[in-house]
Parts: sequence; C-alpha cells; structure tokens
Amino acid sequence: HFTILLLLLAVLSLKQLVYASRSLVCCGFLLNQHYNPAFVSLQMMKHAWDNYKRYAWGLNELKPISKQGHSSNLFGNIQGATIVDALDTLYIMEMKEEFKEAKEWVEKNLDFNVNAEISVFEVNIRFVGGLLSAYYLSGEEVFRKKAVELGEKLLPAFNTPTGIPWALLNIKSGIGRNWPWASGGSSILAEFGTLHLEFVHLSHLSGNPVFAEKVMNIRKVLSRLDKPEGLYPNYLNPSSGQWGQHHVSIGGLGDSFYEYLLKAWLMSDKTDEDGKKMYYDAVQAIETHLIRKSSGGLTYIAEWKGGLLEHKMGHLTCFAGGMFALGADGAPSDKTGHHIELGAEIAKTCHESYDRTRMKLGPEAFRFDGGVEAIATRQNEKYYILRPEVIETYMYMWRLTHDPKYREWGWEAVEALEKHCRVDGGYSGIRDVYNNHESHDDVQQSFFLSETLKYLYLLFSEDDLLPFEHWVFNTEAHPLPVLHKDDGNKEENQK
Ligand code: DMJ
Repeated sequence: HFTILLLLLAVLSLKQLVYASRSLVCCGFLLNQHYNPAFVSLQMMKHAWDNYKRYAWGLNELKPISKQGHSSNLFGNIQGATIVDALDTLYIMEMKEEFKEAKEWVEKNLDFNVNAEISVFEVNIRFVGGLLSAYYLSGEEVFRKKAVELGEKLLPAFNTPTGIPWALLNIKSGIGRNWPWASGGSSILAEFGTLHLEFVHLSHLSGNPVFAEKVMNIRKVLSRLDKPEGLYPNYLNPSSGQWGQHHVSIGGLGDSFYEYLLKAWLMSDKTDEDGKKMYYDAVQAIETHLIRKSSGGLTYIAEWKGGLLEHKMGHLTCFAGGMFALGADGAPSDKTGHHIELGAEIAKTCHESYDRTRMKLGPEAFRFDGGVEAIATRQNEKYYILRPEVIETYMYMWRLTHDPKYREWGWEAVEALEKHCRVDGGYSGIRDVYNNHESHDDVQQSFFLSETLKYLYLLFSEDDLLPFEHWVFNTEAHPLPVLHKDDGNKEENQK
C-alpha cells in the first residue's frame, strides 16, 4: 500500500509540474520572459481557437465580443474559414487534439457543392492554400483531395477572352464577374496575380497540368503588355486585355502579385527564370518611382496615380520589407546588401507606425505629408484588424539578419495584442489605435490564426522550423514545399 501511495504522489506531483510549467509560460509573460514561442501557442492561439470553437464552430469567423459567428461574403456560403486557415498553425504549434478535431470537421463538413458566389482570390489563399499546407505537413489524403476538388471548382473563373480570371465566381453555375467598383470592369492585379503558387501545387498533386497552364497564361498576358514606367497598374480588363486606371500600389490591390513573382521563382527551386526577371524588374521600377525617404529619414513606399505620388503607405504594404529581404539573395550581386537594407528600412518605418500610436499597434494606413510621418491622419485609416504584415516582416528580417531588435519589436506587438485586442471571447480588432480606450470591432479575422500568430511563433522559434530553403509561405502564411529540381517536378514550373 505504501508503494501505491508513493506512486500516486509521484503522478500527482508530475501533474503539478506540468501545470506549473504551463502557468510559468503564462507568468513568464508577466515576469518579462521575452520571446517565448510557447506563450504564443499555449496562451494566444489556444485562446483564439478555444473561443472560436466555443462560440462559432463551423462558421467562418468569430465575433469575440458578441460571442457568435461572423460571416463574410468573401466566402459565399462556404463555411469553416477559421478551421481551414488555422489547420497548419495548429499542426506547427503541436496542438494535436485541436488539429485532430479540425481534420474531422473538414472530413465531415467541408462542402464545396454549394450555390455560392465567392472571391476567387480569398478562397484560393485561405482554403486552397490552407488545405495544401495541411496536406504537405500531415500527409493526410483528405486535405489533398479537398484542395484539388476546390481547385476544380475555381477553374471556370478563367473563362474570359484573355484567360485573366474574374474576381468573383459562382461555384455552382460557374458564372463569373468582377467587383462593380473596379475600374471599367477590371480584374485586380493582387487577385489574379496571387494564384500562382497554389495552382502549380494543384497540378503537382493532381497530375492535371490545367491548373499550372492557367496561371502561366496570366504571366504571358502580363509580359506582353506595355507597362507605364515599368510599373504594373492594379486594374486589368479581362475582356480587352488593356490596363484600367493607372493606379500602382505595393499595398492593397497590388501587393501579393509582386510577392508571388519572387516566391514562384523560389518555389521552383530557382528554375522559373521568367518569374525572377519580372520580380527584379518590378522592384527596380518601384525603387525609382515609388520609394521615397521622409525628411525625418524614414523610407516609405508611396502609391502612384497616373504619375502623381500619394505619400501614403498601407499596413498591407509593410509585408514588402520581408519580401525585399527574402529576395536579396537572388538580386544582382552588387544589390544583395541593398535589398536587405531596403527590407530593414521598411521594417523600421512600419515599426515607427506602431510606436507612434497610443496602443502600439499600427493603423491601416499612415501618411508622410501635411507635416506628419508614419501617422494616420484620416479617421477611417486609424483601425487595426489584427493584420500580420508588420510581424511578417519582423520574422523575415530576424531569420535573415538575426538582429535581436526584430524579436524585441515582435514582443512589443505581443504585449500590445494582449493588452488591447484580447477579450474574454477571443481577440478583436480595434477601431482607433490612437485612442486611450479600446473600441473593439468585434471580429477575430481568420488570418489572425493563420498568419499573425504563426509569424509570431516562427519569430521566436529556431530557424530550422520550416526552413526557407525547403518552404515558401503563400500570402496567407500557408507553407508550401519548394519543388526541388531533382524531384522531377520541373515541368509544372516551366509550363
Ligand atoms: C490576408 O488575407 C493576406 O495576407 C492577404 O495577402 C492580404 N490581407 C490579409 C491580411 O492582412
């Protein structure tokens, strides 16, 4: 009996120890133990996921204040955006139980046979990208099958005179159209230019070349067109094949097109020479025409409207710091250091945009005119919706330079998120980051789980977790493997 008692005591103290180590993680934060990836998984991801599960399970997103589901018309009535977007984050953070329940939901409930008009771009980056990553990480066939099934549903979007896809598609009828607000019926550069990585993988996994052919055709159409000053306008008419309004932006409407040129080259094991050339030529034009330095010494990327500059930078544009640094290696040899430096300068500017607010979270857009630098001046640009781009850039800059300031800046963001965005029912965006008091927008965006928390976790983890030589991240932070030359995958990349 004595031995049994001793054994019982040992088991109990082991449990205590596990419990204590968990609370240490929790209190490590309070005790100022910085840069702890376990804090991001056990405290932040768990809180976001548990609340989604409790109040919005199976719906697209969570409303963390009203504690109910949130539907966005971007996904039509396809359901479960948060589950699919979070799959790989759960896997990477080793949240095994949660991953298992997410997988079971996908098996039983994820249904694409719905009469729904969806955004081709959003469904591709979140659903196709999320399923592909979940497949590559876990090897579970259900994710591959669902990704290919969904990819097939998206194909009618390319039925336009030029093959430039529609922005919106009814996945039952196959009828597409463009956003009514987009210049003269145009498709959007950042939307049709952000299908490449996923579609190359769909061909790779299905053995059906049609997916890769569709995105290689987009490339061809783009390379044949004249570009004003070497720049790519955000609007392109899918019927006439002509540019719409000459508005150029490395933020909203343009951003991930540039990202995918670089990443297509990296994902092809550096065999996709066209992607490479288009990327470095575009960066050259961006440097000449859009990148400026403020009188206070902050480098920023302005927007270009028919030759005139608007001295404004969006939160979305901040991803470009990481992109420039990631691309530094492939730049002409005398430019490598310059591209890293450019990445570092953008990271600094975006950090300033956070630091100059009361909540230490960045606004949706900030300006460099009218006597301000890196500050939002318009009320409708002062919100923060849990976006990842600044943290994404810190993660790339950390991996590529190991300058400790990037982890410090990342931790500042963790503290600000905990203080201002964490609520009882999850995490919420903020309406005005310059205010003393939080006014919450009541949305926990699915990209908070797929991107913001994943990039934080990677920022505080070792570099051998998803190393850059083997993985590229799609624009929703879903890791896709590099298709190595010797794996016999070259055809898809070069079609
Ligand atoms: C995400 O869906 C993706 O990062 C996309 O490229 C831009 N917008 C959001 C996050 O801000």
